[in-house]
Amino acid sequence: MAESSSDLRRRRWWRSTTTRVLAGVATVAATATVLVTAPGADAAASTLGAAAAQSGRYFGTAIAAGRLSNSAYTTIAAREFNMVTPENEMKPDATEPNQNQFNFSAGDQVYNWAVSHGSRVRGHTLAWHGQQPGWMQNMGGSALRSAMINHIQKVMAHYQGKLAYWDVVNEAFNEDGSRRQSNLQGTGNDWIEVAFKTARAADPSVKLCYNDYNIDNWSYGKTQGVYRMVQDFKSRGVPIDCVGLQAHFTGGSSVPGNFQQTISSFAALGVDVALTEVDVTNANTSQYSALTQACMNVARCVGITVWGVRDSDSWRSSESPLLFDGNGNKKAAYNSVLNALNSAGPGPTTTPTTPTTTPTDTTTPTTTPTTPGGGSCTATLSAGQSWGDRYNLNVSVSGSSSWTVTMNVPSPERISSTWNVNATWPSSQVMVGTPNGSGNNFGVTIMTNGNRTWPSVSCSAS
Ligand code: 9MR
Repeated sequence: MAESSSDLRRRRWWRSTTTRVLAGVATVAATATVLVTAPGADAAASTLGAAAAQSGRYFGTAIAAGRLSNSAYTTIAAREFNMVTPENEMKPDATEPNQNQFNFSAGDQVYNWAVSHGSRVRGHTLAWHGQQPGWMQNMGGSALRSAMINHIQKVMAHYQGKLAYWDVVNEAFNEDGSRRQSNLQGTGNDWIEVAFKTARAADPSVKLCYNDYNIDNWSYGKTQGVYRMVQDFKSRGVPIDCVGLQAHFTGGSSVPGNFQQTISSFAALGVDVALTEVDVTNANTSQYSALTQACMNVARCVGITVWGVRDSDSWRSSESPLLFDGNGNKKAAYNSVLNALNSAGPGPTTTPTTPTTTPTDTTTPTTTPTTPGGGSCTATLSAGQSWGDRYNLNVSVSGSSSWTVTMNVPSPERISSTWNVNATWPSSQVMVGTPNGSGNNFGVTIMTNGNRTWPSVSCSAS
């Protein structure tokens, strides 16, 4: 398909920005004697997560603990996605089956799988009328208020410092924009802000989200009701960092024409916006393309999560609403999403900057000695885009086209995504990359977790 003029503008923006960033880094490099090479890695990425990472966004999926033993499932999930939402495993009925007795085994299973495959995690969800354990369903008034606070504190303490986002409150509004009548609502109209304030105190490192469905159409009552709540919270300093539009375009609903207006209107309140549970009836290609494009057009739209891997994994499998069919094949909608991600304009941080901290590790290319198979190779790092919590590195390999590059990331840093490389993960700190047919340049995104030391890198040829 021909590139549209807006696509071309975006790609030109990307290239010119990359050049500016590198010019800045070259200055740093000169004083620190770091070898910096031209980027070379702005080819289209070949997986959803890698394509999204190029504009500082993520592409995620819901993961079910019960499917992690299925290798067809995990192969696709590990390859394509760099954000994971536990589909059911961090909900109240799973984490607190008996009052004040917590069970994190399934949640931890999903969390551990995600981070060992270079993915970040969205926690889902702390306070919700659905999937409450039996003891909570029978509660109300001040006892429920205290139980909700205790639940948020204990669950967030377990995952303290580990998650990217938490859906603190889920689905608290009626279709007309009024509050849903639930036992939580019965504890007082301020229960949502109490939940957010409790959450901020429990883990200041994680972004706190309100998440709901049917808030996609800007002129819909429910959208306006949620918008007014977020506006009110921001004006009064109630802590809220993000709004999740579930974006279930199944069961008779479809992407509204004003979807981008909804995303940009929420973003203008000063919160991140994410599409958190996307599925589309029969994976309609133009709807998938439109919803992806709408997110890409708003800098503060930080990422997209589809609600499952293959059609057979979907909560609405009869509508075949996902990007992979039951046999794990990519569907047409997959390509339309990938293309939209690859041509995206600037992401969450609109002004890319040079790293605020000069890399403390003056990593130089490592040349391996001649190997028995003959040949040697060199892997050279150069800086890519940088954000407050993460940075991209480009890796350029020379000397051989049959290479194995090993990157060792010092803790607490973690590689959260890769592109143009086949990556395997001997441990959460080590990535071993081999060619994936995209050439000799690849890239990684590294979550700083407070540290910006570049990884050590070595190359061996075969
Ligand atoms: O996909 C989830 C399904 O496995 C559960 O049976 C269901 C029970 O409530 O929840 C599904 O996930 C929901 C999500 O947590 C919140 N938004 C709506 C999702 C689809 O029902």
